[in-house]
Amino acid sequence: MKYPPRVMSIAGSAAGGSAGIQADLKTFQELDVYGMSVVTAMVGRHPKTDKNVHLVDMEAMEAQFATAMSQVGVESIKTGMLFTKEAIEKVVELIKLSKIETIVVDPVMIGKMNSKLLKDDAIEVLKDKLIPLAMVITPNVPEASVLLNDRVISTLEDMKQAAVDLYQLGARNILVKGGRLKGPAIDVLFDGETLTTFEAPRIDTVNTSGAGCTYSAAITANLAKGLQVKEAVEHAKSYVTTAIAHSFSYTETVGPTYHAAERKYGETYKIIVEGDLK
Ligand code: PXL
Repeated sequence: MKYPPRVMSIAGSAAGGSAGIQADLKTFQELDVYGMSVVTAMVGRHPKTDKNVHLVDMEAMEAQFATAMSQVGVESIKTGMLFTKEAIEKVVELIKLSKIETIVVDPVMIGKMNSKLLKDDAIEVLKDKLIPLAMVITPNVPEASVLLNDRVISTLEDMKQAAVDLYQLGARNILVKGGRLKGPAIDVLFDGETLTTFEAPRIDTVNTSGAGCTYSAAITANLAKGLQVKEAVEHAKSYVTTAIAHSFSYTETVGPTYHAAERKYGETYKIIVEGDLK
């Protein structure tokens, strides 16, 4: 097609612009895919209360999905913050009806500023209904741990075992992201046969708000462009590493990654990719 591939993010709106839908759309634009969105919730701290999640109702979610599908069309979908089990069930229904197969599920649970992004009673539905539809799931170590009933994951070997065991949930590829462990940032991909590791240098910064969203959005964009899963992950990891390397903060809070960094500085990171049989 002569136009860019069409990609949809089904996720929460992060008012600060670093994460959620905002990070996804910035990433889509940088990677030259056509970005669309279905907002599931708005995350924003109310100055007078501690309430910070404002839900979008099911009808509004369905209307957004239908609009993007009918006015534009969609090649690949990423899901991020879904918050409730009702929202997950609605997304499952919409994805099944759409017959789209390139689905990336980022099982977001807790934000960098400790905002709760998934209710406890939604975890089982996520595991049983949404994850089996995924081409790729992208849990970080704490999320992988929750998905494996609070298993302790603290080494690369633990991550590999986690990826192998999470494969049983029915997604076709499992990417366990090790950014929160010590040492270089190593992620593990399991496709049912082969374990592949992706290694980038650790960038010493606290400003990584939205890094996970950005990474999974970049994978989704690369898949829509026709890359195979391993290449999609490798390229996405380089993109997000460059964005983290140029991250910043306008205030004292944990700041955003710099989505334009790769384009602006022409800088890419060499990702060390190593594969071995299980
Ligand atoms: O970074 C995870 C994340 C995802 N989605 C939304 C968020 C956050 C973090 O704050 O607000 C909407």
